[in-house]
Amino acid sequence: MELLQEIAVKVEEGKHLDVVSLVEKCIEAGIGAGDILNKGLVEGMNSIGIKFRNNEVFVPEVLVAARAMKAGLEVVKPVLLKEKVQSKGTIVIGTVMGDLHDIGKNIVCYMLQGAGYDVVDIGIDVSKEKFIEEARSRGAQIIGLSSLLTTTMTYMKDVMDAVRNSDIAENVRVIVGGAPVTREFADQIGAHGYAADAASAVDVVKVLLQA
Ligand code: B1M
Repeated sequence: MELLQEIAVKVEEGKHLDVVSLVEKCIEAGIGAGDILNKGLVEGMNSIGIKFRNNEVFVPEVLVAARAMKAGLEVVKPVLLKEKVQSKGTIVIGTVMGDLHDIGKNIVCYMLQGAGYDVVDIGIDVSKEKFIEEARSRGAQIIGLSSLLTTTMTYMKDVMDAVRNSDIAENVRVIVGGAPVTREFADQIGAHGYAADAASAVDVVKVLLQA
């Protein structure tokens, strides 16, 4: 089996030690960090996601798969970061209140860091007040909101409204993303940017910072 495929399988099986050694092998073999992420780690997580939706696996299996994916991410992260040259801007990013999903958000962080931005990851379950406070104190140009649940994506509107009514409104642009989030939803709540995946998030941030 090809190395990247093997990573996907081991993520799905939750074998974090195997994932770590396979990712190391890929790096040694000169396979690009983007491919390791997308064709290996993310692919495995996507497969378990489909099984989770179909009730073929349950939360414990998903958690061990998530742990395996995170272990792999930690190995690939320095490779992504190596390409960083000088900071192009500061982004404060977090998963919105009520939502504990952070795998996708972490990938977005790594990709942005790899693309040369300063990323302040403020974690999960983040309130609108904290987004604003952190963006203000860090002098961020961008706030990134992630949500994986239809029940928490509505909180993105609360954050948007709070940002619009705050003293940082003129200086900050907000980008939203996460599986249930669509461009239509982003437009509806008045977000400045929307990205369907981590690679597009980098493109969107680039455009917003040039505007
Ligand atoms: Co959760 N979960 N989960 N879960 N979970 C989903 C999201 C779900 C779709 C599964 C399903 O039913 N099919 C479903 C949501 C249904 C809905 O809202 N319509 C769901 C549910 C229901 C729940 C619980 C309620 C389950 C329960 O307890 N009964 C619970 C909620 C907990 C909470 O948050 N309050 C829950 C819990 C969990 C775990 C803790 C077990 C675990 C999270 C572990 C962790 O994150 N540390 C988990 C996981 C892993 C998933 C699935 C299986 C995988 C998510 C993932 O990591 N995907 C997920 C099913 C699925 O999505 N297929 C599911 C891989 C990741 C790389 O993709 O996060 O989409 P993603 O990120 C992408 C893009 O979306 C985008 O870029 C990323 C990389 O390309 N992106 C951005 C993300 N953020 C962005 C921000 C941006 C731009 C792009 O700009 C700022």
